[in-house]
Amino acid sequence: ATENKVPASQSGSWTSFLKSIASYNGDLASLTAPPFILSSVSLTEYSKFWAESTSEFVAPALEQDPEQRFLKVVRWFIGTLREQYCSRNEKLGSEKKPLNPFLGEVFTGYWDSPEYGRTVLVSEQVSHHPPVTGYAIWNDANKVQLQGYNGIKASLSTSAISVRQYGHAVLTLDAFGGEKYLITLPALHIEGILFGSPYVELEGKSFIQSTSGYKATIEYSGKGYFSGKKNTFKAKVTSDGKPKDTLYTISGQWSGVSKIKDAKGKETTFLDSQNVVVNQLQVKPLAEQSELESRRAWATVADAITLGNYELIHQEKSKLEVEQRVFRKREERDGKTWPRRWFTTAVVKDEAWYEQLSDKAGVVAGASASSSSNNVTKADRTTDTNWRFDRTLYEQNVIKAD
Ligand code: CLR
Repeated sequence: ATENKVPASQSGSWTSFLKSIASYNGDLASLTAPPFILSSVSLTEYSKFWAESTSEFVAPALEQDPEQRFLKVVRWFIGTLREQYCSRNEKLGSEKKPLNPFLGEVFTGYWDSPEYGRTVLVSEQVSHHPPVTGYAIWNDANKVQLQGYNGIKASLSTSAISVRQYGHAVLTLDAFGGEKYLITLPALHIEGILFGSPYVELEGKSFIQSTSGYKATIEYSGKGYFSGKKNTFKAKVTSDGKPKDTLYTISGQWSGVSKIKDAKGKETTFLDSQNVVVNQLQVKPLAEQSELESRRAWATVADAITLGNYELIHQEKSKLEVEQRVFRKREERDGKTWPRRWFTTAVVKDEAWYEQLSDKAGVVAGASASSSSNNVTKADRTTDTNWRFDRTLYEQNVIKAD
């Protein structure tokens, strides 16, 4: 990791990028980075990482036993992390700075499987300041639905960028009376910045809490803490009735092999993330996309990034920004806000299931990651708003996955 990966021709702009990080104002998107670190993929696309393996995504819906079903949810979740957090590194050589979606940007596609049928993905930028992406993924044949939203809050330490995620995902299994799983998101930090080869390490804890009463407390660590390996985690599975009794302990690498141990101490393989099948998302050709669809909207910027042409990148990005400013001005004039396409907001206190699950999972700061979690009380949380997907809005809309 100590090998310098900054191309010689861009070392000057990398130095100024590092300096701009040092005088960082809280908005990662506002940092102007040199072309070699830019990705031509928008953050609205990142929602697909939740369900690239159709078999893992639908597996919980096919399991009759509630405890085994919960373990399959944990397995699917752990199995998504490698694509979520390592795929840029593995495919492009380092983490990259994604395109910062504009308000109303959408990304949609589907996965077809002969065995499990169609899985549809919709993703929408529901807020620009601060950036928040909403998404929903469903497989009707197996009655599985995932929906969620996320935003980030970044801060700086000496050699790394620390990122807290806020928002959550909710998995609903309709074959089991709408059984729900609330999934919180791990914090992370970005290492290797000095050498021009940033990569993500997960840290802290995240939770999966089900209405069936099972809970997983997942703790993450980089190299060294649990073992000498990178990307390690340790998950404890408990049930509501007896929170002190650990039913299972799962540990290992979330990007590689992990093991599961039951209460009697019997250990077996849990998952090898390297073997999780990644299905290719099908996305409409650019010509069939609306101007608000991510790949079409960013096409010229993406081309400029591929060319590594800094001037052109800037020029093409400016066009989008100017257009966005016109939209905002018009809305201000008309006293309107941009209509969200597929999502609405819900207040925590109006969603009994969310209030109950987030309480059990220990979520204190729902949407407002701005305040430090220590100072946020449950009462504060109940006034937070959550972004929720509305399927009827999708069915009525002109933009579709296929
Ligand atoms: C977005 C939501 C996904 C998981 C995920 C993975 C990587 C994260 C990304 C989220 C948010 C943006 C992110 C990225 C890693 C690097 C990037 C934090 C949380 C920042 C903005 C890039 C900073 C620039 C460096 C590369 C120098 O489900």
